[in-house]
Amino acid sequence: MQVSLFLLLAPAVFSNELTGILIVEISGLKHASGNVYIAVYESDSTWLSDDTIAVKKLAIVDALDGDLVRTELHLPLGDYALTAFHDIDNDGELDTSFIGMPKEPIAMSNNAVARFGPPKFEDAVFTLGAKPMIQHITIRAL
Ligand SMILES: [Ca+2]
Repeated sequence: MQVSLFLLLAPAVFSNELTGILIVEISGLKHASGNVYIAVYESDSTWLSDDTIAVKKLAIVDALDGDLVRTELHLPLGDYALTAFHDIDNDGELDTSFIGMPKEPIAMSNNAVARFGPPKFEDAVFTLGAKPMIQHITIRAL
């Protein structure tokens, strides 16, 4: 009895506790070339810093599905916020102006927008649970 109960419960416990699936769909790209970089943050204190929990570089041609660029990230269940930018000039960095404004198209989870400064973590945060979650974001130049 104990053995069969364990076998029934164990796979569900393991599969639910480890990782969730985050699907990121990005629209609004003006060119089907270059790369998109996605950076995932897990707290307000690390938001928009170099302290990311995951970073993904996507070649747009490879990830293009219709008008969308699509990718999947596997992360521990929890609360996250993410940013994406289109690296048009292919230098691996988000180009900014001398006052720190992005010069390449960007997007945030929940399509959070800037209001008197960069979007806030609390506006971009979402909860990744056991069910796959889709973040559909529109990338745009500021
Ligand atoms: Ca760049």
